[in-house]
Amino acid sequence: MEYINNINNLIKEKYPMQLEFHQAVREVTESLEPVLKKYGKYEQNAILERLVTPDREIHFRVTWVDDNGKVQVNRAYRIEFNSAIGPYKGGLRFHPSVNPGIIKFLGFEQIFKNALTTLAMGGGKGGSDFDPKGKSDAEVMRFCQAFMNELYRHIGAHTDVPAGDIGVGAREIGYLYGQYRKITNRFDGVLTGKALNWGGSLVRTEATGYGCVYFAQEMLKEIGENLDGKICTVSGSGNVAIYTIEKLQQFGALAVTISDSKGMIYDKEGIDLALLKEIKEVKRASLEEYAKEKKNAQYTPISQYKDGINPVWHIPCFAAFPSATQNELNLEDAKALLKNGCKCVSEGANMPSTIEAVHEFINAKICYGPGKAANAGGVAVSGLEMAQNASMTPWSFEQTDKKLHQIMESIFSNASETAKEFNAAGNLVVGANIAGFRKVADSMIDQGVL
Ligand code: NDP
Ligand code: 2IT
Repeated sequence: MEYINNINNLIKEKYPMQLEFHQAVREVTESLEPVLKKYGKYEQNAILERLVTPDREIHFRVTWVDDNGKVQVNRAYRIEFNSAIGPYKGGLRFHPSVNPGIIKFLGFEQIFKNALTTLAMGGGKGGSDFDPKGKSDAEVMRFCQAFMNELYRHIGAHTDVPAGDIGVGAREIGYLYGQYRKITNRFDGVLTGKALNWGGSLVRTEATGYGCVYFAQEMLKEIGENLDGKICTVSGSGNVAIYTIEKLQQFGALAVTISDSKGMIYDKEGIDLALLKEIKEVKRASLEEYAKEKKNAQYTPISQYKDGINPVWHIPCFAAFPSATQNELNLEDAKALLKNGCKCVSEGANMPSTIEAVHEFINAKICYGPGKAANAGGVAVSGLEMAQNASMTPWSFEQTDKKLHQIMESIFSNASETAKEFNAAGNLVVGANIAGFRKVADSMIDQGVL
C-alpha cells in the first residue's frame, strides 16, 4: 500500500541510523493495511505521520562523579510519543547500547501496548547509555540523582510517568524517586515500580513475567493445550525472565534455560529459582555462578556461540519465552524452534524476534504472542499502581494479580477477535496492532488536529 510505503521510506530518509525504529514501524504498519484500506479517515487525518513523529523528544546530558572523583558524562533521553488516551507512560532503560533509535522503537511500541491494556496510558520511553553493571550503589545513586535533576521538569503524575526497563529496577527507581521528591517537594505517583513502603504496588515486580505466562495460557487454551508438565525455554535472567520462570513452575512446567549478556545455562532438571534470584537479584553476578553451584547445569559462554545463533532456541521445547532484549531470536533460531516441535512463543521482551522470525512463526500457525500484547502485564500493573496512588488505597496481592490476569485475558480476546474481523484469524500480530492502533487513532481524531 502506497501510504504505508511512504511512511516507511520517510522515516528511513529522516532517521537513517535508527534501525530498530525502522523495524518497529515496519512491523506495525505492515499489519495495519486492512484497517487503513477499510477506513480512509486514518490517511486523511495523517494518523501514521503523526504516530511516527513523537510529540516531544528530550535529549539531555547527565554529569556525575564516580568513586574515584572523576567526572563522567552520559547521554540521556525521554521521548514522549503520544498522549491521546492518557499521560505518557513507559520505562527507562539504562544500558550502554541505548541511543535515540532504540528509545524510539520502544516508545513507538509502547503506544499500542498501553492502548491494549484497557487502561488510560499514552506512550513514552526514556533511558541512558549509562551502564549500571560494575558500578557501586553510591555511583548508581549519584547518576540517578543527576538524571532526575533534568528529567523532573518534564514528568508528572498526569503528564509523563516513567518506570523500569533493562538496567532500571527497584534500586534505581528508589534513587530517582527520592531525588524527584527532594527537588519538587511533592509526593506524587510520578514513577511506577516503587517499593511497597512508599507507594509501590504488590505484583508490579512479578507482573511482566506472570502476565506473559497468562498470555501463553490463553493462546494455548484455543488449541486445547496447557503448560502442565511441558518443557519451556526462557532467555534473559532479569526481572522478566525470573518471574516468567516462577509462574511457569506454578503452572507445572519445567523451565530449562536462562541467559545473560555473557552466556547461557541449560539445566535439564529445571532452573533453580532460589539460586537464580540469589545470583541476579542479590549478588548481581554472572550466570557462570549458577553452573558453579549446580554441577549438572551446562554453561555456554557467548564466545562459544556459533554464527550468531542463540543456543537457547536450539534446545527442544514446547513453549519459548524470549525475555532478554530486541532481536535475540532470528530466522535460523525460529526454524530450529519449529523443527524441534515448539508450539508457542510468548514474548516477554520488546521486539525479541526479527521480522523474518515473526513471519516464520505466523506461517507455521503456532501460538505466537507478540511482545506488545504478551508483555503488557508490566505496564498494566504500573497503571494499577497509578490507580492505587491516585486513590491512596493499596490493593492486596490477590486482588492485583486477579486484575492482571483479567487484563491479559482481555488483551488476548481483543487481539484474537480483531484478527478475525480483518480475515486474519489466529494472527495476533495483525490483531494486536490493529486493536491498539484503532483506539489511539480514533481518540486522536476525536480530539482534533494537534
Ligand atoms: P533486566 O535488566 O532485569 O534484565 C535483562 C536481562 O537481559 C539480563 O539477563 C541481561 O543480561 C539480558 N540482556 C540485556 N541486554 C542484553 C543484550 N544486549 N544481550 C544479551 N543479554 C542481554 O531487564 P528486564 O527483565 O526488565 O527486561 C527484559 C526485556 O523485557 C527487555 O526487552 C524489556 O524491554 C522488556 N520488558 C520489561 C518490562 C518490565 O516491566 N521490566 C515490561 C515489558 C517488557 P545481564 O544480566 O548480563 O545484564
Ligand atoms: O516495556 C515496558 O512495557 C516496560 N518496561 C514497563 C513500562 C511501565 O511503565 O511499567
